[in-house]
Amino acid sequence: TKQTTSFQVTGMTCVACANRIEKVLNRLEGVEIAAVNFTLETAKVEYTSSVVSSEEIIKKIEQIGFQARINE
Ligand code: 9UX
Repeated sequence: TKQTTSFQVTGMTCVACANRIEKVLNRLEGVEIAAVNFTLETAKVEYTSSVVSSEEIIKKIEQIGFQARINE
């Protein structure tokens, strides 16, 4: 099933941070499209939930030095 989740991302200090996160997420297995907004501090990710989970997406963002949580 395809799912779209919005994450709140903190720790980005310049717009290149957003580009870094976006690139990493777009290379992650199961992710269809990732769009990171530096100003809004959000990551909108469309993914196949049988391949990758929201927890794994959060883990990946944290691995490269940022904090993420699901945006309710
Ligand atoms: Mo900007 Mo971010 O110089 O990972 S790219 S701080």
